[in-house]
Amino acid sequence: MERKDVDLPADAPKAFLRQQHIDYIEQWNKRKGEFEYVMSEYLRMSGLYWCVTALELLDSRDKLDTAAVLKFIDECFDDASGGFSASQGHDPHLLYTLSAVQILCIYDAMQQKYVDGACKFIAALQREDGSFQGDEWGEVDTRFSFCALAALSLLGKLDAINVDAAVQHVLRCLNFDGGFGVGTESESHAGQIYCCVGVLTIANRLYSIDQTKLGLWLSQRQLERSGGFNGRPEKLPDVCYSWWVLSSIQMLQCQDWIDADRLKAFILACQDDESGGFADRPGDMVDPFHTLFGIAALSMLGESDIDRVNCVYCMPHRVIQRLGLA
Ligand code: GRG
Ligand code: ZN
Repeated sequence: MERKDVDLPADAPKAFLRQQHIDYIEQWNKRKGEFEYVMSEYLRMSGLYWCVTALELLDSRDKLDTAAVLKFIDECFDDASGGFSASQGHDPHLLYTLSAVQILCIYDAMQQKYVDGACKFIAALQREDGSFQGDEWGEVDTRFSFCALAALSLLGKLDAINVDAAVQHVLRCLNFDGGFGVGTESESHAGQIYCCVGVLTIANRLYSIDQTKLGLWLSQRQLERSGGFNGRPEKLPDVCYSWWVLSSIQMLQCQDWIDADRLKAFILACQDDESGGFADRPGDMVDPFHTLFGIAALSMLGESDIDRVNCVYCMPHRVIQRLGLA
């Protein structure tokens, strides 16, 4: 049976449009009053992480006002809980605490109060069974396990939590097909797999799973016609899975099981040659999320105009090296 897929338009971009992407991200952050920008307030801290990281990978830090970014982060820091929120006046959450820690590491602007706060906030969200809830409201997700371990390892504070219990929870979310889902007994999904493989990599526990089986499931995400990856069987390709799938494949060290040239052609075809930026699929609307993951995936594929990205943290390799985590 033919799988769901798309065709690459004949006139789709075939070269990396570096300068257009720099301009797109610079412009995005100047759109303060506009509808799309205002509507993204609920995830602003992560949005900033996508923009900061993309610009760093393109050696263009000067396109963002670093001081303004650091001021925003400080305004989102909640002294009481120690966590960071998406935006001023919002509630702190693990997702935005990781994004804030990532930006602070990239800018080498960590402060003791942030380290102490994040440790306290994250430790308080670990549950009896080793899993993590995202905030005080109690939603549990393997994404939050990744946020906890990634943030604490960046801070050199993994001892603030029970790492072994965190690993045990992730291993309970392992499915018969070799993949991972949101929780126990949930369908395998490439985004959750990135999170779980990331947890196991940070905890040095990759040997606890069948890496061949998972590598095979991941390599089967590549589609025939477009060359792009989907996130699970019977779904359309999307440029962000170039990141979620390929970074997992890199952590498992089975890069040779996919067709890198065809994946690269798909990612390049998702660029908008007028506005700059990347869309999920050729011809769709671009956004900062798909722009970061398009650029980061191309970095893993060896694109010469992009700095090397770290496949666990989705941050510049040089930053991970400086922190002694490479
Ligand atoms: C530091 C890179 C980084 C991430 C932090 C938040 C997080 C940790 C990871 C998110 C992982 C994840 C679940 C990604 C998937 C995002 C996505 C495209 C969801 C849409 O899923 P579906 O199933 O869409 O609704 P399709 O149609 O693709 O199946
Ligand atoms: Zn996507």
